Amino acid sequence: MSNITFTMIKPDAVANGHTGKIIDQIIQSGFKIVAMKYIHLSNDMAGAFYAVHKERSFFNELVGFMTSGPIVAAVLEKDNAVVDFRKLIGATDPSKADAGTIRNLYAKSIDANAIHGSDSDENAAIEASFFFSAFERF
Ligand code: 3AN
Repeated sequence: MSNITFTMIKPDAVANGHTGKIIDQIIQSGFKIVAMKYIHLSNDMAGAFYAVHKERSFFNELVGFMTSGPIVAAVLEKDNAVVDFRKLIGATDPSKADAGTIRNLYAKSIDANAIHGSDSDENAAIEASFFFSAFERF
């Protein structure tokens, strides 16, 4: 499926009151919200979601951060969703994110970087089905 991507508004952006502005920017950029959930992740859930990063030096920090407060998880639909959404959120390191991107506007650091976006169609399907059973058949 090339027309869906998965996102999480991360604990820093939720705690700082940016959820509404970020959702508005996503919608104004042409994405349709097809599923959405507000949830405080457990350690096990965050560890399972980021299992691909298990061997990386920042894994424990990443899981600790992602469980530090509630997040908003969502599935988004648009032509070319994965690539267009990565452009909308900007670079992983907010100091390198283009002006006007969500990370440029709302992120503070490489770990507290406001938002997640899937990096491939394959991962979008895996990540969407991790949170939403309706997407398991994809
Ligand atoms: P992206 O989310 O832009 O695809 P990845 O997949 O390289 O970035 O990393 C996954 C997440 O891990 C990032 N969103 C970020 O929160 C965190 N992360 C990446 N690099 C670092 C780092 N050097 N130190 C701390 N956290 C990091």
